[in-house]
Amino acid sequence: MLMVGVEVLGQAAPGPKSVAPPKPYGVLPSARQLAWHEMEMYCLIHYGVDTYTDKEWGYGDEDPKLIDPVDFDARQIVGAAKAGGFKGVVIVAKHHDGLCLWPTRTTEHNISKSLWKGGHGDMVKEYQLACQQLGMKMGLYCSPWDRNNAAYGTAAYVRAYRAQIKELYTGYGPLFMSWHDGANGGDGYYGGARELRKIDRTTYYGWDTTWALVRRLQPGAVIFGDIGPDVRWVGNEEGHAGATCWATYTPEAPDPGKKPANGYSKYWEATEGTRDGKFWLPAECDVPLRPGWFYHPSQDEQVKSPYQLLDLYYQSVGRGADLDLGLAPSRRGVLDQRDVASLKGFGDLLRQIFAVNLARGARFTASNIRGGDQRSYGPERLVDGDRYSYWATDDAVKQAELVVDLGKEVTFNVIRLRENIKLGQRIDSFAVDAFVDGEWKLVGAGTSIGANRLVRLQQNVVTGKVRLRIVRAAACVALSDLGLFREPVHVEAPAIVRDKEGMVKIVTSGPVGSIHYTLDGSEPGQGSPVYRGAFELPEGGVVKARSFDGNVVGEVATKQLGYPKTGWKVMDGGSRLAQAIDDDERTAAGFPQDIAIDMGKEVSIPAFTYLPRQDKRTDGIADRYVFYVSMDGASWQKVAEGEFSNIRANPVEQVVGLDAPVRARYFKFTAVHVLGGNGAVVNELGVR
Ligand code: FUL
Repeated sequence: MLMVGVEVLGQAAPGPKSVAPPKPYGVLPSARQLAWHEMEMYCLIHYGVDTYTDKEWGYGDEDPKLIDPVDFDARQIVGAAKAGGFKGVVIVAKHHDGLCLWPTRTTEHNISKSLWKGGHGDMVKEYQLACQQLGMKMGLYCSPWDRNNAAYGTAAYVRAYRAQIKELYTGYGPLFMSWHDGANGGDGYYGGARELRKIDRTTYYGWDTTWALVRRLQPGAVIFGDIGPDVRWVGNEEGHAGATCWATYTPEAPDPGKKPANGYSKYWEATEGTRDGKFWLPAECDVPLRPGWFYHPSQDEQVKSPYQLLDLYYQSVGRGADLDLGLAPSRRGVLDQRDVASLKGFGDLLRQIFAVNLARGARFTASNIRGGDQRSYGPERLVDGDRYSYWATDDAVKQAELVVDLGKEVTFNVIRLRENIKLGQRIDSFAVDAFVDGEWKLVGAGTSIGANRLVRLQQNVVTGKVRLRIVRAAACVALSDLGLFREPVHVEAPAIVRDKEGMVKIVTSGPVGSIHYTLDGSEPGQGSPVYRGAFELPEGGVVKARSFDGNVVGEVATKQLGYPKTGWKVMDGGSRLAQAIDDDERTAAGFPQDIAIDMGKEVSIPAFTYLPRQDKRTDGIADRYVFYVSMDGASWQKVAEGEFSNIRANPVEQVVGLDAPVRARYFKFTAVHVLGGNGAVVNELGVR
């Protein structure tokens, strides 16, 4: 009764029996980092001249009049993110091409020179209003690398950059995030100079001064950069953190003996972080919803599906990182319906899976409760939905067990754990057992918990009793959450592949009721043709397939295939180079600079495709290219040349569309410049 009285009076002190809380362990998150952890997911919105030029990086010489989003609707875009369960959006206000999407005083190269709203529009403002209306948070990305600005490389540009930050951060807040990419220097328009400008990225921008400005103008915003200072880049643009992932991190200069394969030597440990690192510097996993960050019509059939997003969710948010999903409004200035539908499907899945914590209402028996103080540190706190109330053990107790009596049999396949990270990242490893057939059986285990840890099980567990074991910890336990959830069983999307003989096959990992497919771009239903065996697709095209099993309808698989490569030959390379045209995305061919292909017959070529190596190495990846065609294999005509932008961080298939289809029997690919090493490496070349 006395305790109830204390609560009613709202007094903070719990009374004479109170036990001091555990001492924090290691470095701790700041208030702004805590708020960022709680968000878990937000989106990154890329729209600009690249949307119209079909590029990932603009050169800086684009005419602002390209920008004409007749249906621009910030509410549609931000609303779609919200329906996906995302808590905020980071707007790319200026990308590397330098065009500012707000009417800035710092450069003429801005939205007021576009056709949109007769030059009177302000896109960043419209996003800010949409966020306010929809209860979403907003962040900004203003690229430091500016390929338009004549002064880039001098101190005058750094001043202009800070002036841009000042305009944005005073005019469009409050911001939850200040996002700074790591792509820096290179060739560009630079006010007409059209030259290569190299800068020293460690000194040129004077980041300390800029960070101080950000702190002053937007004290609540976390600053994201390759190595912080508040949030680190996870080291890939694929959307996943390491299976073990520490929120603490000590960025280190590369050790020559440890040079990683991906070329980002400085960040090679970023996917895992550092146990007991010097800084609280959690990882952001950024990944676009489509293969590229900007909108490309050729990627309309490659929007990640709700279950693909769910996989990434487990591999990012489920590992204590945040997920930053790239959205690309189309030329009309809205998200394509395919993107909207996928986001909604993903949000629905999350809401369905995490609606009910099956451990709620259970009876808990802990091997140790701090000072015996059940009220302050008892395990019931694990299911109160509060990230900072927690079950704690005595200082000396770093291994502990907790039996969860569920009172009845429940079925679950996802386990969630969280630490009270206000007290640091304390736990190294854990295991979870279920009481089945009269004994404890191990069902899941993992390393590093921090802000969040999800363990997705391969099979449903049906049990009335669960046991959590804290196997190793650096300090006594301060666990704030234990959740048991049930993800609905689903039928996986089949895989669509083409074999060496040019036959298209639809394969599943196990038996399903039936597989239906379409070749006209429509969604396969039970009425669509049943797949009965491999078929030819002589002109290429879009194949969609889906499994059905009783009432369970699987996800749609989509594959865009080019011309079959049967009958193709590499000229003068022998069979050694055949791996560039074997329709196997995993095998690579290496050659000095050029590779010429004889397609065996004359075809019409609307676009070429280039798949860079997929083994996380960057040597031999082309970032500048030329494509030639020929009728006789002797005289060649150049039909395309350009840059594969952002291919280092995001090595996905590149599609080079031609202004108009050309007819040819032969084509040649030249790697004009490679990211590193001697010679070029290609996994696949194709025509579609
Ligand atoms: C990278 C940029 O170079 C890409 O174009 C994109 O904006 C990505 C999110 O960040 O650093």
